[in-house]
Amino acid sequence: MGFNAQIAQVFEQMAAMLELTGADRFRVNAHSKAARTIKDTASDLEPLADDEKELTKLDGIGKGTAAKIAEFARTGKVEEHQELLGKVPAGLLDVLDVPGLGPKTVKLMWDELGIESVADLKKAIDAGTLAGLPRMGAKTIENIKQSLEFQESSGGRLHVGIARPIADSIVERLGEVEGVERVAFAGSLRRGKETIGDIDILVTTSDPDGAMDAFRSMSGVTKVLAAGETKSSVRLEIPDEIGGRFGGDAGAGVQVDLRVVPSESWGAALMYFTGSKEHNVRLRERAIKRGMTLNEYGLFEDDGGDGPPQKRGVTPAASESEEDIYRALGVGWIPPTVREDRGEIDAADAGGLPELVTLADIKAELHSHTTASDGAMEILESAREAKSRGFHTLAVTDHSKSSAVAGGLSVDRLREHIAAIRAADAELKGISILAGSEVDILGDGTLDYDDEVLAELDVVVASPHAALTQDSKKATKRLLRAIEHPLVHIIGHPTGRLIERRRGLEPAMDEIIAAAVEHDVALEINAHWMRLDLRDSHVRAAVEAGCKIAIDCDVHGPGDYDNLVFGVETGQRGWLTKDLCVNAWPKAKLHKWLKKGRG
Ligand code: DGT
Ligand code: CA
Ligand code: CA
Ligand code: ZN
Repeated sequence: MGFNAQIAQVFEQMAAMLELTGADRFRVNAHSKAARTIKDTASDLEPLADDEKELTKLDGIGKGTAAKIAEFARTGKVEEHQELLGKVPAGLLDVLDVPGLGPKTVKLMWDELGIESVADLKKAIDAGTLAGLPRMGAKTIENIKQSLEFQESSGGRLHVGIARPIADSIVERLGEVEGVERVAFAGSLRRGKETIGDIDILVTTSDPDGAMDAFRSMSGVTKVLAAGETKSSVRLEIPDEIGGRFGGDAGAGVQVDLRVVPSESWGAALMYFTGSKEHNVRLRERAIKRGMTLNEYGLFEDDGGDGPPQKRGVTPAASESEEDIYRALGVGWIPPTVREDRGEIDAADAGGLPELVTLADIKAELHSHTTASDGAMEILESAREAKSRGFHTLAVTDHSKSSAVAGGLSVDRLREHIAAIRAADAELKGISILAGSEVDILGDGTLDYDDEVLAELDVVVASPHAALTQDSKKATKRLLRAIEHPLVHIIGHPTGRLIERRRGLEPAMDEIIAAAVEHDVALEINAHWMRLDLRDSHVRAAVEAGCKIAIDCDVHGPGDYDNLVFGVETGQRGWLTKDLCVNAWPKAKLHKWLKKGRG
């Protein structure tokens, strides 16, 4: 783990333990906010650890937290964290991670029943003692049991690439149900997050019972968790053709919530259930400042009355569409992908929220594999697929010689392949097929082909594949060396992380970004939902520095082109605009840039 990840974890644990030991909200929030900020920071904080002035420039880092960062850099520990660890049993933090269990309940379990671990919790459920706690009905206990089982089998969160097709199919099925007027998914899925806790679906309908029945009896439902008048929750199994592609996730299933909302408050409900919670909090504060109240039913003028305005028959100032509500709050519509309380409301207020890159803007794929290495398509097959999606350019970038397991090409085979690519390009009209390579960045930062060979290629994507556990300093040097190479266009999946599976490299991302800007190299957002590498927070830092970004599908089979949406949404989450995204450029501009370093 890099320094930032370690200190963020310390603050996260402190927040949880402070809450369990009954500290006040303010202190708890200060620590969780600090953890979030550090996770979002691209620069390595270790060299700054003694620089209080620099540290406190970061949103959410005050003098107290800055002192703890310094202490951690100096001693490898934070005294107060250690003290808390002495007071709170380690296993209790795992109990806190069980979905549906908040600190209040966990504290009660600990105080009253001596529960100190997930194992204790299971015993208390089996022995029936948990039922003795206040507000602990049979239904609640059953839900805790379900959560425990779910957590064991899945680790809790689902890749966006698995959740999205499931949600799309539910939306489609519900759209066909009698009486249903509008249907959409909300929550983290609509915000394009890399992993999803559960799927949130909203409908408006003239027949709520009909929609609920249809939802609960959909094929694939393994359990109905809740069946209310306006909300149902089910557990859904993951179809093999979706989960099976990468294994692992398929066994666990996913929770899906359906809410029936009044059609006149569609916009307000969609906004509320899209979140994020932090974004909603900021919006409500803004409403209050303007003498209004915002909730999931609408935006209401404050009339001084008691109780929720919608219950008193007050007509909302805005409620039917998100656009109306944002406008009434004095900001333009904010795209869901940036609703994370990372400055988007202030930016929108000042007219400075940038126009984000969209799926329709993408016109080139610059990282693709064919049967020459580990891809499933021939050159022309892949090119036809790219062309059918309206692309003007496809770069064929098979693996280099060191990636032996992926069928990496020897220099001789690469030269034959280049000839085959040129022939395919001549044969197929309406798209440019470029000859490239995804060349390995070796452990020391050198590239897997000689310069003479690289110079024969139109596109060089340099990627780390092996030695992904090297320390942060080595990783930084390695990537910098590749970026400084005059023939490199793009750094492919810069960290090599696999979401929830492999941490990958942890280079000093601000140095990587600065070098990429200096040497006119693009950093990739690998659109595969297992990777999404660069991640959103790194994209944001890159965009702020004016760094070029490539969004590529790393195509191995025809379906991989469909992953583009996840790359684009990750880009949007990093506030990426069209002008910095090389795949969104017109053909002439892109091809001119690709000439860099070549005669
Ligand atoms: P997830 O499911 O963990 O990936 O994340 P979300 O963002 O989908 O969260 P979820 O499913 O718990 O709730 C969906 C949205 O509903 C959330 O993004 C914002 C809204 N929401 C839920 N609970 C609260 C709350 O207590 N306060 C506010 N302001 N909004 C909430
Ligand atoms: Ca959710
Ligand atoms: Ca939910
Ligand atoms: Zn690749």
